Amino acid sequence: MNNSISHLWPALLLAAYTNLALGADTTSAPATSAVPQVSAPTALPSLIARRQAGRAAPDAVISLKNPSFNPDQQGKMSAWVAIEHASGNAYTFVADPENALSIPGSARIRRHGSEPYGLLQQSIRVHPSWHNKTARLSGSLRGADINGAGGALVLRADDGSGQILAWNFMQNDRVKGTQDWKRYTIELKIPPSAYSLIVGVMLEDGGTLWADNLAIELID
Ligand SMILES: [Ca+2]
Repeated sequence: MNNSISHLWPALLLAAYTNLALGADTTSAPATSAVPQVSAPTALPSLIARRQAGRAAPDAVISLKNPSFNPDQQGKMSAWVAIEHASGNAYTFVADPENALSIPGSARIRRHGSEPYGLLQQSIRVHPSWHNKTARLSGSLRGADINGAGGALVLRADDGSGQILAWNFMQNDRVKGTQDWKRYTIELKIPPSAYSLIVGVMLEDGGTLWADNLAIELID
């Protein structure tokens, strides 16, 4: 199986399941916001204002739920749906307080069985004004003893029936082996018929993957 196909099949197999699992989410209000990124140093507001004023369609931060993987009172990472290939029971998905890039937790995906992939994802309803624009997903990833295909950020566009239109699974820059936190960014052009964006982190094959501080924005 060549590389491109090996990264396509998880998405294809998941399409119908994901659509069912996330149906409720995709009916929520469009998760768009005109709020600019506010994490910039205080010395930069005027620069940011000028940058935004110069654009007909200003950069938009897309609202992502629980991007820091905070655990709720039951220890669950709210807003994130855990999905595994086939029979499941091969991966654990936990909010890890011991290895948090931002407290109180990060997402930890660890394989203990034999299924080929596990991912945490959430679905965002695509606003029509996003069509033909590029979404940029950023996130920090950390790995331990990762073998096989590796860890990745996931960005996918589906149509209204859950059929996959486009995807970026970080195919060319996977997290492998053991490495400390590193920031990654992937992009995906949103097709004109896209209805939902699937955003997530995936561990394909074995090892342990941590993820924290995800953010998504439109860049054009
Ligand atoms: Ca965090």
